[in-house]
Amino acid sequence: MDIAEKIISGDIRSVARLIRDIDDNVPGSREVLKDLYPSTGKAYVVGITGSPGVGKSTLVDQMVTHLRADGKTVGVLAVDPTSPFSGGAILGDRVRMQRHSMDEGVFIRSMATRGYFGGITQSTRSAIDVLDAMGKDCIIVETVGVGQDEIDIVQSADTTIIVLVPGMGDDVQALKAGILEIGNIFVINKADREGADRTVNDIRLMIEMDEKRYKDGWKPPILTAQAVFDKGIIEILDEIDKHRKHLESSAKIQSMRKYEKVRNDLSEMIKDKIIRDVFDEIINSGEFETTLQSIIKGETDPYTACDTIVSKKLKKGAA
Ligand SMILES: Nc1nc2c(ncn2[C@@H]2O[C@H](COP(=O)(O)OP(=O)(O)OP(=O)(O)O)[C@@H](O)[C@H]2O)c(=O)[nH]1
Ligand SMILES: [Mg+2]
Repeated sequence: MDIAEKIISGDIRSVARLIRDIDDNVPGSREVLKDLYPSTGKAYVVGITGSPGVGKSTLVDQMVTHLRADGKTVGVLAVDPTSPFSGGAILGDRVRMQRHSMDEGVFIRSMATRGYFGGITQSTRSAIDVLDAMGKDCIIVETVGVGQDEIDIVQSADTTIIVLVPGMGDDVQALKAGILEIGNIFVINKADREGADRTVNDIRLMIEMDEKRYKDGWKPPILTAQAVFDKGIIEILDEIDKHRKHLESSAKIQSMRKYEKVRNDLSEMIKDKIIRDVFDEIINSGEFETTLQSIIKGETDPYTACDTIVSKKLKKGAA
């Protein structure tokens, strides 16, 4: 069996190795992804995002337990591209979800690529494809909702959950623009703390203020949960199911989503590849160095130099 076949048959070692290779940008991983692509598109992908420490991993851990009890297989990807503390956070996620580590029906990994722009988005999407191809029914992607990358990642999920905690209502407006738009379900976790009801109302007001945002006919529910006490989890899973049925109820929504997904995936991939291949070549070329010197000596300006280098490169690439 080749690697792709092993992955499709569910071989955990091959899956783990490929995801690591994707994270490390190992060139050969791309070839395997090509072979896996026809086997993707079956899993249901749930994105979970929110500020650090709101309880995302605890929620995911409880969701996994309930999904397993329902007989579903689950893949979990914890994405942590920005934090300099990622070692710690990822370790925390692992520990938090430790109890599933002996369960063959659950596969949990962290993604930590940094460096190139677009890198983490791309590698997470590829890792989703791998878990999809290996046959997981549901894939949950946890990201810390701080940057555009994380928003891009959860946006490619079928259902996106935004996790908040009591008292955060006021902060939501200050959160990254777009966070309200991408949420299909809002969860106010740590509802054992004071002020959960107020936060629910704050969020509801914000959503109702801008209903045109939800033009596909889905009005995001706002739920409360106490992840550590396993409260509110079944309700979240029920809403995910409802959202899924909503998406599947209309052929128009389905084809629109498919188009958007393929469009996003392909444009991200092209962007990624251009940066990786073309940019690297330019930066490492002798001409780049001589141009730097010319600018320093005042013989040319960076604007002209940039236009010259790029158009020359693109012409050569097209030839
Ligand atoms: N009081 C209370 N604490 C909770 C609840 N859910 C989670 N916590 C605690 O909140 C802390 C952070 O939980 P995590 O699940 O690691 O949060 P996270 O959002 O995944 O954190 P990062 O991945 O670091 O962004 C832990 O100490 C949890 O035990 C809850 O419902 N109530
Ligand atoms: Mg976490």
